[in-house]
Amino acid sequence: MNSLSALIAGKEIRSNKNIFQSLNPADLRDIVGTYSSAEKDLCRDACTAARDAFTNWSATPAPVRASVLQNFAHLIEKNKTALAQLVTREMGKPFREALGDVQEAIDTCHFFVSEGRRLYGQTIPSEMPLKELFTYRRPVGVFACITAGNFPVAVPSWYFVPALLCGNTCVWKPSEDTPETSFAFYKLLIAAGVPKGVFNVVFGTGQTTGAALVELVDEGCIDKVGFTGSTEVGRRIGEICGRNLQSPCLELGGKNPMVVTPDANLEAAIHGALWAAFGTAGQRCTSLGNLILHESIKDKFSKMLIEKVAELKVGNPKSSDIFYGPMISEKFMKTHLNNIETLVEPHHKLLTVKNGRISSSNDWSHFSGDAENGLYVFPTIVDNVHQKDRIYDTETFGPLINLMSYSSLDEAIRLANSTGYGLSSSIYTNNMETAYRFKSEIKAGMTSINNSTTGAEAHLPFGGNGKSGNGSRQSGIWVLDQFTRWQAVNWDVSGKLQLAQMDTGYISPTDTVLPTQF
Ligand code: UN1
Repeated sequence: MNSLSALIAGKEIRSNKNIFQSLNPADLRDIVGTYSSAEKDLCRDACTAARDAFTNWSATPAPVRASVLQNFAHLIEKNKTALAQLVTREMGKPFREALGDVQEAIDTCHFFVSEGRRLYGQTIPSEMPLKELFTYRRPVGVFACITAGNFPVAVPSWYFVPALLCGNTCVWKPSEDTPETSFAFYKLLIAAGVPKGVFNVVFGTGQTTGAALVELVDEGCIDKVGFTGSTEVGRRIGEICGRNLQSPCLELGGKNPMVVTPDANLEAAIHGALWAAFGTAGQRCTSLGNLILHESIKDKFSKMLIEKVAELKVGNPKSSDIFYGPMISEKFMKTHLNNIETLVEPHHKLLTVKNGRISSSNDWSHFSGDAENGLYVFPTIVDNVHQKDRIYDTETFGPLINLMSYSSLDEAIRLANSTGYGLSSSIYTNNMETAYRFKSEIKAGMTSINNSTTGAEAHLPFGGNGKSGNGSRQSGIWVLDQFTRWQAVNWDVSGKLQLAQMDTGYISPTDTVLPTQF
């Protein structure tokens, strides 16, 4: 049977080559979808379709483009339950969180719909008479985007809603772990009124379709790349874009720190740490990596944390009372298991009695899923971690956190800032001066005071520094700089050639104004 490989200019393109399946990670017997990895020629066709559609779409008035996104928001709202159920089934996050993932897309649409009536440029005075200056935001062109499976609705909406609003046309390579959710996203966008060729999709794995798509930057088929995923892949994409003098939007890994000071509300900090570390089974780029505790509270806090972790409910993401569900796919589970094997050193202490995969022979009293057919793992706490350890600065992308201790605020900030990543961060404190210093000195692109490292809202700048990205920011007004270029316009109505800096008529001062006194 032919499987869906691409959606180009409104057409479904099928193939029986390079087949891959999307499986329900809570029950691998449930095949959610069967797709085919698009090859380079198909990726090129998708870019050509986007290029052909660009002329009309970019000339469509921004408020009209925004009306399509308003329809999109309306359709997502109407289909919210079905879409969230699909997210849970295909990717494994608890249903409540899947609803949040979908909500984030709705919020993003609401924000950008009214941006369609702004998309402001400026009018600027000229230094010469009968001349006016203006700035305009112009669309960049063909936008190619590769996204991860952990936020299969929210993160694509962060890219495509503003990209389309600004007048760009798109080619999307969604995660191979969530093609069915991506197809649903596409159907809603098309039903919302996106014209043919404006939004195209190529399905496939990162190594095949993703790599082939990005190579097309060298052929001049793509004007802008967006990528959410690992630092390693982001670096390669950055190299390809760099040699073409393009600046991609890169949202990469994190090793996000949380500092807890002695005066903090420890109950609140425990809840924040638990959610940051183990929510979504630790599979957010903003998940907590290093929990940095003041030495005076470390024992007490660790004990409280262990007690809470021992009660965590893991299991079928459809049930309303579980804390986290399965790993997104076999690949993520293997990476997590491999991290425990290779990064935990003899001087570390595992504070969780059981670690690794949950199974009938390695079970967990609070577990409620089908362990044999699902990809479930235990929460893991690694104690006695130091700055020189590999686990300190390696992103693990699973339910695993490190415990570290500090004695001075300088040391806490140094530990929070030295992983090389700089995505999110957090501090729990009730001391104003400490909070002030932390937010000023932390190098991460995002920080929270008395809240989790995760849970960014859809209208704040999202992005990181160092190994977490190239300084690009998504969301809110800031992302407009990713999807538009500033154009400066000089308009001279004087009917003659006026030379800048020369025909300016600047008024010179008379030097001697005050009479000398002595
Ligand atoms: C991601 O993991 O790639 O801030 C995005 C958060 C979410 C988005 C995470 N709103 O945790």
